[in-house]
Amino acid sequence: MIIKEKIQEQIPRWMERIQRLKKEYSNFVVGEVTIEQILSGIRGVQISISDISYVDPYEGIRLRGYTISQVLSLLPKAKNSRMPLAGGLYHLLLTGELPSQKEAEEVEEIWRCRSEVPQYVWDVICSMPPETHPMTLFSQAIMALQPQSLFARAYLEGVQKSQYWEYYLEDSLNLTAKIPQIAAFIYCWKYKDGKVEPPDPNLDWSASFAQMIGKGSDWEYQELMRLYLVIHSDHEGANVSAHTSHLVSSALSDIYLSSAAGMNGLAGPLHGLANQECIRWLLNVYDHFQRLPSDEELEGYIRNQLSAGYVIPGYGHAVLRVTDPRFTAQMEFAEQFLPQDPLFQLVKQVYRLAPSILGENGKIKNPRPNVDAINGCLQYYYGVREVDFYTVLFGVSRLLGLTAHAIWARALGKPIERPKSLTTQMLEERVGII
Ligand code: CMX
Repeated sequence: MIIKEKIQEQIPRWMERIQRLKKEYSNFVVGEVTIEQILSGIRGVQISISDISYVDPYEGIRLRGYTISQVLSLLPKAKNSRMPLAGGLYHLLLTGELPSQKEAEEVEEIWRCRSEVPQYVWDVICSMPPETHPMTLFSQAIMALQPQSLFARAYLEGVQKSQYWEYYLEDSLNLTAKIPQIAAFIYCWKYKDGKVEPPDPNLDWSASFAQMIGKGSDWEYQELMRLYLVIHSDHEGANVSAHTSHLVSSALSDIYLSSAAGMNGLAGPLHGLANQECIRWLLNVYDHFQRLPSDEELEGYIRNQLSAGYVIPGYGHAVLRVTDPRFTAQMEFAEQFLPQDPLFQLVKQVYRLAPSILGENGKIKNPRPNVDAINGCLQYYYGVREVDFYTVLFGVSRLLGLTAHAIWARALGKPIERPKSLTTQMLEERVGII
């Protein structure tokens, strides 16, 4: 397996770099932590290393050093498509190298061979009440696969620490291979007649999800999913889902346990679930006016929302200080394929008006759109209108990033995480209040 050989080959170099930092610079002070940071969610405290991706506040995400537009143009393409193969992206995330067509297709082939999901996973989903949120079902399905963990078995048998990553890699490939089918099953079980189309072996990982939910002849939707599943894959290591899964896997919990934990974080409304809020907000605006509003009407609507204490979903970001390049990539797609769609017109109108209104009081650090300001509109256009499902789509993609981080954490022997907590009284004593 090419990815395995490449990782194997790289480990000594990475270990050398880490050992050098540890040995020669272990007392070097990277930063200090203020009380404000402690009280505001450890915001901005530089506490971990993420070589898989990095979010530059003024440039957006770079996956293994490549910007979103470079990733989209440089990765090998799917058949009859202008969009990348997700298998090529996984190769890039795992090895740091742009794959050849053959290397990208190797990952796709591994996924194809390992995609069968055991019946008991479907039974777990089907035993849940129909009102269960799809993210709960998604996380449960991942957990249900846990008994298959090769790492968990090998650990019990006393495998060497230096080999942990190999089992994490196998588990990750097994899990990610099954994920499109699991997502498609949840979609069909929850919203349709429960019938999922059998996977088409001629389709790539991303398009096969589209085909399994009944969009086998919808080439444009398949293109959208190829785009979507690449651009949502990773957003460095310290956001809620990435950090949660990293933390859990630092206890040597296997890939199923740590990925499900990450997905439970993604399911929160301040994180992945925000995309559900964004599309609801756009639909509410449209419903409120029963048409596209005029600029004056939309301005008034936004101002009323703000003065009532609501946020404008899809705008602002904890790290980014520019328009999210993942928003821009989807805008370009929409301009090409659905330029006249009324909801897309509304997305563009909000984009034109909201940033300056949001910027007026100087409070919001980034009044520009993030990825969620548009992705729901695209799904909606192609008929995937069950908005509470959108975070599952995000999760399908994000599992590529989370598992890549976990494999490398084991390859580099990263230790269990254990920061320190203080009591409020201790802080009060330190600042001299008591
Ligand atoms: N609308 C109105 N007010 C906003 C705002 C928005 N879209 N974004 C930020 N603000 C406000 C904050 O509520 C905060 O107000 P208070 O000081 O009164 O609490 C102030 O501006 C400063 O916030 P910030 O430092 O600029 O932003 P944060 O890092 O605290 O929060 C985020 C970031 C994304 C949670 C926030 O911008 C927000 O709630 N946006 C809307 C929801 C959204 O789009 N979420 C998707 C995030 C996508 C992702 O994480 O990838």
